[in-house]
Amino acid sequence: MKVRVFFHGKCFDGTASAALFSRFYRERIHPDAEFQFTGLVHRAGALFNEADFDGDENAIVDFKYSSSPRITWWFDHHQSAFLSPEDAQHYRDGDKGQKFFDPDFKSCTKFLAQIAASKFGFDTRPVSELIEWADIIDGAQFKSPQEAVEMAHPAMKLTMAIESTNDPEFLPRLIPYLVSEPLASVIQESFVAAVIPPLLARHLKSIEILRQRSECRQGTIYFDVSDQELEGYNKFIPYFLHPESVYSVGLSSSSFRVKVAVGSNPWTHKQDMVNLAKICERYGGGGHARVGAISFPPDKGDLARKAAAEIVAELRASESK
Ligand SMILES: [Mn+2]
Repeated sequence: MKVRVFFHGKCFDGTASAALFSRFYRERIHPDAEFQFTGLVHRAGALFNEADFDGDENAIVDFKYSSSPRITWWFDHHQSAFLSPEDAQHYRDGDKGQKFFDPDFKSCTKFLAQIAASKFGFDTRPVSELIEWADIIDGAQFKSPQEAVEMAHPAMKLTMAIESTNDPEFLPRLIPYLVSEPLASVIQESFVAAVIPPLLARHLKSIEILRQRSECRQGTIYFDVSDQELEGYNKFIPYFLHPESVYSVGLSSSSFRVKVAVGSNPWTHKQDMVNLAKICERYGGGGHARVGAISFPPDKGDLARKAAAEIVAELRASESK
């Protein structure tokens, strides 16, 4: 019995969902199942290759819906789960006994745990640590900026390893450990332990660079690290360094873009926040009310810097009203 599991790759919640699905399936559906795990990423063009749906069962977790008849299980919690109105209609008209969607859940892992327990009698207690941390990480439900950046908990170290890996073997190898050992033991497995020290060093260096480069005035942090190799820095660092802040505007760059990140402090008590998606949309970007971004071509750093300066001025003015 071959079961192929497609999951949101480079994502703690996606990886944890794949692990949880495999444990649930083996305990409650088919004890002899053999799993093959395939990470998927968001990109322009087709997300799925129908020929890859080659298991006796094929599951998708924490990723978009596919109307392929070969997909027999699906769990997702993303607002934008359907690629087209036709896909949404296909889901609504289909058999929902093994396909589940609820955008109110903060993590797919917790959603899957709840369905597996309530509808299939799965015991979630042995994997409660994994479920709890997937919900904290995917929902940005950290108690404090310290907890979000200090990387103390094994789940945070695993998140760093999962988000940064470029080795296609790493996540399929990691997944079975996530549901068979405490996370503190998982990070001591040699193939995991080997990747963590350089990632921690890079993380600490990024905190030091942001400490030197960021300044907070009138509630808004501004920084420009577009001359550094820092794409993918932990987005909570600015609020850790400036806990009194309300907003942050930061420039960073990679080979394919210069990015203006516009965010707000998850721990602020301020009311009547400015809608950041609306600001970003004015410059061709987008996002959510509390966090957004604008991407510029790599040779348009000057335009990005000008946009960032205007946004900083607007946000600071909103605070002095
Ligand atoms: Mn998720």
